Amino acid sequence: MPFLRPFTTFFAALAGLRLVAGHASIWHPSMYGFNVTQQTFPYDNRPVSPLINMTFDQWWFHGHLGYPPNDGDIFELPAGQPATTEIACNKGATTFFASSEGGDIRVADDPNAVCPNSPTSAFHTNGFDDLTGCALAIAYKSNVSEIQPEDFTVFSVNQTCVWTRFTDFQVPARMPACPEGGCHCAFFWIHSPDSGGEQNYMNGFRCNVTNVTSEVPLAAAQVPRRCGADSAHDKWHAAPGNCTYGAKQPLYWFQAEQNNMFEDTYSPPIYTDMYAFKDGAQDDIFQDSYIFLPDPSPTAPLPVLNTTVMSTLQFTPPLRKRQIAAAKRKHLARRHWMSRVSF
Ligand SMILES: [Cu+2]
Repeated sequence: MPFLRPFTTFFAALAGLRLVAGHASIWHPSMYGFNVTQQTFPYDNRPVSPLINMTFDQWWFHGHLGYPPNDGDIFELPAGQPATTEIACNKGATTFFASSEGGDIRVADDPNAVCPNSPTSAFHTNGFDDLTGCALAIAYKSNVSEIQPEDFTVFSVNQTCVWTRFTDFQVPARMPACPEGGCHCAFFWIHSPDSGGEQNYMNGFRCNVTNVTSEVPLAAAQVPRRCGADSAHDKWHAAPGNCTYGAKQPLYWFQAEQNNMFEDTYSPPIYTDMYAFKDGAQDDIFQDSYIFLPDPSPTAPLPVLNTTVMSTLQFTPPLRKRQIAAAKRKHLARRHWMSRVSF
């Protein structure tokens, strides 16, 4: 019945279009849930489905721990270089369209489209100035069932995410090697409050650090704090002492269980300077990244970076000593100044 062919093609295309609506996730075969479809769960739990008010089992790794990647499917993170990811509202908009229910929906004249033939509201932004960033985090554990939320450390941020399908994340040059069997990573995104509800996104995947040159482990990740200027809430000045510096956990927000962020609907925690997530590689997440790292508070002194390991330049030992001494002097002067203005 060849005459039916155009009709089935037409309906297949319609089905594809229906699947396109809204949201976004990372896409790669190393993901947990890479082949989860709209029918796999009793509810739509595709990787792009947003996570709101969910139980821990539902939101942690998107509830996809039972859908691991195939052996050997691992995402490589080259230390000191960018890792290019694909982010899209549907698998059919990525290189991996072949295993998508709706097939290939990419458009030739816009290969970087996150959501082809859709307005930017489909991925929750009113435009380039309304982007809130997304992040990759890593846990140095090969056994996924051993990972706890506080084991993840954000190692790279792209503040202009989600905007393009191909999205680069700079990998810190000093990332140490993963244990045997590799690490686990996850993609995190919370969108702008101007374009949709309180949606969290988390997609876990297997990863491994390559190009390793350092053995210094990551520091224990701390909970991020809102510390940037926020004109939308009449907060005109940043409070730099109130930031969490160094290794930070991802933002776990608006779930039914195990949140570490408690901001309201209109103040979503985001991966920008507002929470001291600078754009690019998070180069200060290692155990030796700071020579002074005070507990954050509105009146806390600023931390002091260990400039000898932060710099890519190799300093000679006498210069290194002098630099540490200079940093300490600077810190003491700053603390003296802080104590004078506090009292
Ligand atoms: Cu959404």
